[in-house]
Amino acid sequence: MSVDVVIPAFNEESSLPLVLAAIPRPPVRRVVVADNNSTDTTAEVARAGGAMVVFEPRPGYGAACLRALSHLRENDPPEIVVFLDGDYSDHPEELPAVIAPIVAGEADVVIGSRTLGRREAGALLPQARMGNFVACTLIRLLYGHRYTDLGPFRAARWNAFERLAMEDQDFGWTAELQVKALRHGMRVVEVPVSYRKRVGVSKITGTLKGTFLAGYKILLTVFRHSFGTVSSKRGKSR
Ligand SMILES: Nc1nc2c(ncn2[C@@H]2O[C@H](COP(=O)(O)OP(=O)(O)O)[C@@H](O)[C@H]2O)c(=O)[nH]1
Ligand SMILES: [Mg+2]
Repeated sequence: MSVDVVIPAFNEESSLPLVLAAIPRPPVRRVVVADNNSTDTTAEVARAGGAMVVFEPRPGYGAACLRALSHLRENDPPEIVVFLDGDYSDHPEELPAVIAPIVAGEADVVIGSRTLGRREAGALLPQARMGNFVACTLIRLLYGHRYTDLGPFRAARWNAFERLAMEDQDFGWTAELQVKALRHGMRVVEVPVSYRKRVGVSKITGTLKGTFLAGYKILLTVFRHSFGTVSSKRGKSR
């Protein structure tokens, strides 16, 4: 199956070369780095590492992912899309294990769980662990499904993923993906993934503003999608 990787990146020039070098090709066909007005050499190092670069002027993790996805949609979309962070916290060499349930025809969406996997001490900041716990508990109460993580390393079958009609532009993206997959009755599987301390500076949970905005947006997103009926039409998938 064809596999493409999406990496949202904002000022990750020091970590991206390591991430790109660790991505196993095959099975990966193309890597798309979505750059949000980075002020460093993110775009150059991404190209030098064999990635395609797309630019997204709207700031935000979600906006970057959406831009990369629309690029893939218009250019021979893959059968499997994988998301990875650009900070070298994830272990890209674990990608075959992350896509395995999809390749085996047993899953539509796979979430790499850092809670189930091996975590370097201090890699997942306390506020991130707390946020994950609260969000996963709320999802369990509202949706009846037990997730152990809102992880950045994940994979989806392209055709299933397209039905989710993703729209969040920033911090709610991961939560939106995970709860919409449940609302659509998709087969969701978690696999353990390793997690290490990032290279470079955190943009989200390492900052006070990022932590509060992300926490607020994630909870709002989990609530919002728990109401109404499911439709795969854009804007009506609540
Ligand atoms: N394109 C884009 N990427 C972002 C933005 N904010 C964070 N990222 C990327 O999203 C990933 C996760 O961000 P990170 O700073 O590691 O957050 P943390 O893991 O919560 O500390 C990294 O690859 C960042 O470069 C953004 O506004 N735009
Ligand atoms: Mg990170």
